[in-house]
Amino acid sequence: MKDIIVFVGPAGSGKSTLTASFGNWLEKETVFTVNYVNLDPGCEYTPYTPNFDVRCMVSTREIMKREKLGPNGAYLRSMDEIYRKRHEIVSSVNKLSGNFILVDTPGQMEIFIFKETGPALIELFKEIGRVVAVVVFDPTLASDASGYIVLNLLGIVVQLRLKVESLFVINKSDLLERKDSIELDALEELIKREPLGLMSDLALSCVDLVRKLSRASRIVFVSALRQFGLDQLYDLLHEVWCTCGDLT
Ligand SMILES: Nc1nc2c(ncn2[C@@H]2O[C@H](COP(=O)(O)OP(=O)(O)OP(=O)(O)O)[C@@H](O)[C@H]2O)c(=O)[nH]1
Ligand SMILES: [Mg+2]
Repeated sequence: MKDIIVFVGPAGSGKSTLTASFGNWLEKETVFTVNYVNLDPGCEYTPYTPNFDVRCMVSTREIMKREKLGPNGAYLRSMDEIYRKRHEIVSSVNKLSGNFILVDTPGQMEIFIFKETGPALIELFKEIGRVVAVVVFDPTLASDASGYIVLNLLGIVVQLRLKVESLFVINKSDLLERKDSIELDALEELIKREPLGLMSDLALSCVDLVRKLSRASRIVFVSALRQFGLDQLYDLLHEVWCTCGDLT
């Protein structure tokens, strides 16, 4: 059974860098083998050597030229093509023999998550392995209490949309002074101190919602660039597999 880890998240949050550095970490620190999959049809460069690269089937750059589209239109069109070719893509991924398959996804999270392509690919991945999504956030949202709530809610939306076990990481935490999760009780106090006005009640209700969805409130702080927190990411992945009753 393959372990498929899908890195999703907002543009520029560090999905590709984290795919590369977590893969490196796994290769160095564990006995497991790692394969890399690039599902971003529009990227110019990957910081890892892909064992499967979707650009061999769908290229945003070629679609721009062929259909005389701008970058956003061509990206959307690429997602449609990936959707059409999804069985072929997943069948190629299934031929990879690594214990871990690390999957890097398109820069623009919304076209992967909110179109049919992302959820459909995840459903097919579930047929060939154990799938976990790692939702990668930029540290900007972690800089204040209400941003931290937004981050949690966004992660929950991704989890619900992809219908897959998910865990959240704040990447680029080398840029943050504080590198640990804010406890939910502390969060409530911090929110009360923020000048949120009428939005304060909304923010506090959202804390309750996040509290109910306890796994979603666990966040790992990593730096893909400086390579720290990767051991904690690995531990949390194990916890997810354990609680699914799936750990071998
Ligand atoms: N300081 C810092 N910069 C980082 C870190 N991880 C990635 N970056 C930088 O953030 C920028 C974007 O990184 P990528 O890995 O390309 O991010 P991405 O989410 O794959 O980007 P798109 O696919 O274009 O959306 C690059 O300049 C990286 O060097 C990190 O841990 N710390
Ligand atoms: Mg990328």
